[in-house]
Amino acid sequence: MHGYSTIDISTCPGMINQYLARIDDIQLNIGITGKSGTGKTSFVNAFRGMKNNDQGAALVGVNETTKTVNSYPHPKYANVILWDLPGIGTNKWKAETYVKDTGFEKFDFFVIISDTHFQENDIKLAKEIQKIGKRFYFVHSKIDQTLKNEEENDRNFNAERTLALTRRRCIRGLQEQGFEQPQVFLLSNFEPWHHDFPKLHENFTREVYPLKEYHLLCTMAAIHLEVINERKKAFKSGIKYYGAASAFGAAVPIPGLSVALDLGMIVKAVTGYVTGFDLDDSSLHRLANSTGVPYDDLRFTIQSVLGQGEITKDIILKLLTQLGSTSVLLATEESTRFIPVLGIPIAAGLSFTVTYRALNFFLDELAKEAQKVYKRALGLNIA
Ligand SMILES: Nc1nc2c(ncn2[C@@H]2O[C@H](COP(=O)(O)OP(=O)(O)O)[C@@H](O)[C@H]2O)c(=O)[nH]1
Ligand SMILES: [Mg+2]
Repeated sequence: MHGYSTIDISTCPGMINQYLARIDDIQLNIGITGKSGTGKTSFVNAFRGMKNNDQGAALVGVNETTKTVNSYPHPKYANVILWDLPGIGTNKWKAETYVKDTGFEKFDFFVIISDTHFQENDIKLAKEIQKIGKRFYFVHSKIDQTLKNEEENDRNFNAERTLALTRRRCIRGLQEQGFEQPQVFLLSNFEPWHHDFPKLHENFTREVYPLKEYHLLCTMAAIHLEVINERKKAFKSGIKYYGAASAFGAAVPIPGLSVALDLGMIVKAVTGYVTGFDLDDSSLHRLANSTGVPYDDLRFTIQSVLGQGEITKDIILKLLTQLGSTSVLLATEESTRFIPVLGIPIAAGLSFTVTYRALNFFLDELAKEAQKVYKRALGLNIA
């Protein structure tokens, strides 16, 4: 995430729009995999609306002895790339090292093709894909062939029944291997308008294409969370000066705390945090406008009283009094190293410590709120 740390936090809502406008630039990689000869290349052609013998179509029936992997753009979404992966289980592409050799991590989604029920290697692949947290479809290709064979063998042949049986057999086999609700598509690469091919296109558009948006949002969130962290670090390094000023400045006694603090200065520091993290009203309105998430939703995401409006001495006083009964303000280990040792009365040292601890606490709290608000704004349900 380096390189983003100098981004001004206030430009982020604008950045979201810029990124959204560039959504088509995000590449999504779909791995087409399965045993050799099952119809992977034909599937890529059919998916792209081409026949195997069309000009520009990928060559089928080619022996997969080389390590070249060909890629083809999706017909409608140019940045969705279909990767025609080599057949698993051949001499060059051993099952044990297939995942590593083909660089599985770089794919966002997989289609596992078999021309019969799914077998040991298909299951292995699916489990590897699950392991890296990606999703996949199972495709039973050559269903035209399955139907034809059955017709030749069975006097009481019924296409619907054969299809239903084949589907049930595939699904049951996968369930026995621990896949709870496997998505199985029965299709013929020679009839892309028939059987489950149209449904596959439809599901693909609905489920796979939005992955691009998800990628984008995660990237955006990561950038912004990094910005929040940078901002927090900068604020943190300033806290000791506030602590020192409080020790020598216009401190007033705080009831219940037996310590004198400069409340006005704490108010000023915390107000700076609120605006610095874009938690003030006008920033929230801007964020609401640029993301379409209602302002109230963003506002209600904030739980801390510090993010509810103007910071006043009263609010700070109330919080300090509440915190006074916890260990937050009086535990000293971290802050004592900043206290100059000589010639400082204990009371001054104490007000330094309390101010230091209080500001750190407020800063942490507001940084957390800022992260929550931003994730809410992007519709991300991530912790
Ligand atoms: N009947 C039928 N044959 C197919 C189908 N898909 C592929 N084939 C044939 O199966 C053979 C292997 O196909 P190919 O696409 O090269 O498989 P790959 O090795 O997995 O890439 C070729 O002869 C294709 O014409 C299909 O859906 N139905
Ligand atoms: Mg092939």
